[in-house]
Amino acid sequence: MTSTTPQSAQAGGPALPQERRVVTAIPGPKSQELHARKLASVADGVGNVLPVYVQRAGGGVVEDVDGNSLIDFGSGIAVTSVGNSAEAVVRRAAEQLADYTHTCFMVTPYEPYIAVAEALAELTPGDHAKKSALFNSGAEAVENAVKIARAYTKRQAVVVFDHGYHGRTNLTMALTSKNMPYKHGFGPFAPEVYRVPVAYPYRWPTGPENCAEEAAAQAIDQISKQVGAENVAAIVIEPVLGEGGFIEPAKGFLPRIAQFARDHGIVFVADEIQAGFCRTGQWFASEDEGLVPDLITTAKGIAGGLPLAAVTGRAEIMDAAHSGGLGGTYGGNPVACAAALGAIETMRELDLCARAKRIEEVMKPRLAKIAENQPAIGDIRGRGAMIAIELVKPGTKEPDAELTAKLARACHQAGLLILTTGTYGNVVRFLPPLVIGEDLLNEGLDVLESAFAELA
Ligand code: PLZ
Repeated sequence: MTSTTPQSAQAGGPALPQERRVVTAIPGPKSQELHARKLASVADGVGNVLPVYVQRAGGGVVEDVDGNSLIDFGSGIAVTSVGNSAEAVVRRAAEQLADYTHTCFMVTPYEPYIAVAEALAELTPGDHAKKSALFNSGAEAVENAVKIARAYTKRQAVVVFDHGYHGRTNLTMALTSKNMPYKHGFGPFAPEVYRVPVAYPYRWPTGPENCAEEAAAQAIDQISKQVGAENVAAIVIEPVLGEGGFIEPAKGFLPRIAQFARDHGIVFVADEIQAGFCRTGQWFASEDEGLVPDLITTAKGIAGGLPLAAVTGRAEIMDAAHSGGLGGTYGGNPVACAAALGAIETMRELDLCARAKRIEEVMKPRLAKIAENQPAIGDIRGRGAMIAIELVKPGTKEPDAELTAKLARACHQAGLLILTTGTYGNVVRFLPPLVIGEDLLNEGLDVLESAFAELA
């Protein structure tokens, strides 16, 4: 992972310097001007983590309109894993733009959609016959996975987990666990959604050793007693819970739940929207425990920043919906499909799974070192380039959302773009583009360390 890679992985135009550079206040005057226009013209419900307005982005940096260059530890929420404007993404999408932008796959189909479905069949876990359907957003993919599972099982109930996140549409709001900001005031929510415990090692009452077994037993007991396994169409879970706080379910929990699903004819859906496409050091996070989900939902990293999402799974399940039952005007847009083929090409060529693992190798020991002097760091977790720290009041497990917000602000001021997450708002998450240079990665961690020291 050298600093030359980001430039070579980036599309035309002058190479974007791979450096942190803070030349104005953050946000600077031009950003502030744009933000005033935003506040006057864009609905207040659409928030911003950091109102720094973007000029260019690529490799491991985001450059703003004031000439500041921020180290990117967010990837637009785990999307630009291949970097922004990755060469193959831009090349393929541009060629596609020139040929045709849209015909609607349901009207007159085209090859790039099929090529993406073929790639998904090849890359997702399991060697069974697979099929895919393409959509525009992660939420739309999850909704369709539920539609497909219901059509296949002729059952209605959907089981999800504490701390789960699956989107902002009506059904996916119901599937999402956190009220504020995702659900508050937006009900009523879709029926037949049931939430059960997840194996959250750091916060399991009897300790991490017992977590997998006890959580699985509780989840299965609740499903069996409160819903009835024979009524459940789908169990939907993120193999690493993203918005819930980068929770890795204790080892053994996911296989146990998947086995329960198999035993009862329930469709097991892995929501890999945030964790998939090399992010955790595997093509899909499910692979780490040898899971072969019946259906997988993907989005985010799939297309290098263009909107695309997919449901991929067992052919007999995918085919359960009647012809014409799945679709949408834009689903599998040809430009987004071309971008996905470019992103997948980049992941393969640069072996981005290996890079994600290397990012973990660099980050985890440095975070552990920082934690030696920072008792607020209660937990360091995640894998690959999906790493997080959970912040608590020292000596307790009481979430410290205030410190988390302050830390994020301090990092932003110093030119490091980081995101927070978690049900309690007390998790700092690190999602660098997988093509980030190792020097930038280390510099970002230096900034984090200084920010902690300043706040202590
Ligand atoms: N499933 C696992 O992580 C999106 C949400 C950002 P969409 N996560 C980022 C926000 O605050 O809206 C996500 C996810 C998982 C589904 C989704 C939904 O994907 O593309 O945002 O609809």
